[in-house]
Amino acid sequence: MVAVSSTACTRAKKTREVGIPVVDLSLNRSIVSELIVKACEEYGIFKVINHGVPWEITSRLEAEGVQFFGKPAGEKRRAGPATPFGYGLKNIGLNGDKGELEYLLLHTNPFSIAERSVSISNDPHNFTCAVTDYIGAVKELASEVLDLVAEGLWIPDRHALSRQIKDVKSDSILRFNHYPAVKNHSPSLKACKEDRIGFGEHSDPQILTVLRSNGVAGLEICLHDDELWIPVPPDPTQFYVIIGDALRVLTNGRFVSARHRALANSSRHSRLSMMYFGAPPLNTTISPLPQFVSPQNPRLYRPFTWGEYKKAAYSSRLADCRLDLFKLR
Ligand code: GA4
Repeated sequence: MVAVSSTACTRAKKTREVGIPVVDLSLNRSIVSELIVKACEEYGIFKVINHGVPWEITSRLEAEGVQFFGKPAGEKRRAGPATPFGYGLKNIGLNGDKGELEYLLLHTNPFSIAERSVSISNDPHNFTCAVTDYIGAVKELASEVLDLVAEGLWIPDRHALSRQIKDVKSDSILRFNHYPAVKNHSPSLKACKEDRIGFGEHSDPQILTVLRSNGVAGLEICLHDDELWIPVPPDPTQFYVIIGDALRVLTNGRFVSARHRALANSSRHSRLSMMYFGAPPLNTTISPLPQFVSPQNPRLYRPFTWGEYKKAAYSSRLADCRLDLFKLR
C-alpha cells in the first residue's frame, strides 16, 4: 500500500505504509534467530515483543526523564552544554546540526552516571539507580539479540558480538530525547509539521540501538535508499532494535544500518524517547568477520577501531554517510 501526502506548506512528501517486522522473543530460538537475521538484512530495524525488560524499570526511568525535562530552563542548563555528554537544546553534535528537541546524553560508565546525576536530579541517588537498572536490563536485551544474530548467521563464537557491549570498557551511551508538546495546537501548525525536523536523518554509528518511546509518534525510517520515509508506530510497552554502522561492517554489508529521523512534535503531548546505543570499547577493531568475506563477497570496508569511527562521526554532519570514509570499493 502506498500513501502519498502533500500539504500546503511543504513539497510533496511521500510516505509508505509498510509493516516494520515484529519479533516475538518467546518463540522457538531457531525461528527467532532466522526472523531477526531477515529483519536486519531487509529493514535494519525490528520491534521486539516479550522482551523480558520489567515495566517498572522502564517506567521509572521515563519518570526521571519527565521530571528532568519539566524543570525550568535555567536548571536544565546546569546539566549542559552537551560536549557531547550532558544536556543539549536544539544543537546536535559538534558541527552545526540543529533539531526541534532537547536531550540528555549519558555515558553508561557507572562512575560517569553518578557524577552527572548531581547536575541532573534533586535526588541523584534515585536517578543513578533508575539509569543503572535500565541500562542493565536493556544491555541484557541487546546482548540476547546479538547472541540470536550470531546464531542466525552461524558465527562459530555465539557470544562474539554480545561480548563487545558487555565489556566493562564498553563505550555504550544512553540518550533521552524530548520533543516538546506543541502549544496552541492549531490545524495550520499541524499541516506544517513535515517542514520541521526533530532529529535529522542519520544512521547510528554503534553496533545496535534499543529504542523505547512513549506513545507519541515521530520516528521514521528510510528503506533501501529510496527517499520513502516510513513511520514507525510508537509502542511504549515494546522496544525497537535499530542496526548500527558497526554491525553493518562486521557483517560486510549483509545487514543494513537503517537511516532514520524524528519529525518535530505536532502533538499536544510531549514525545520522550530513550535510546541505549550498544558500542564496544574504544580500542576494539571493527572489521568484516571472516565468514562474510569470500571471492564472491569481497571485503567492503577496511579495518578501523571503534575510537577511530567515533572520531569520524564527531567530525561529520548528522546526515553524512560516515562509512564511505572506510569503504574499500
Ligand atoms: C547519532 C546516534 C546517537 O544519538 C549519537 C549521536 C551523536 C550526538 O548527538 O552527539 C552524533 C550522531 C549520533 C552521529 C554524527 C555526529 C555524532 C551527532 C553528530 C552530528 C549520540 C551518536 O553516537 O552518533
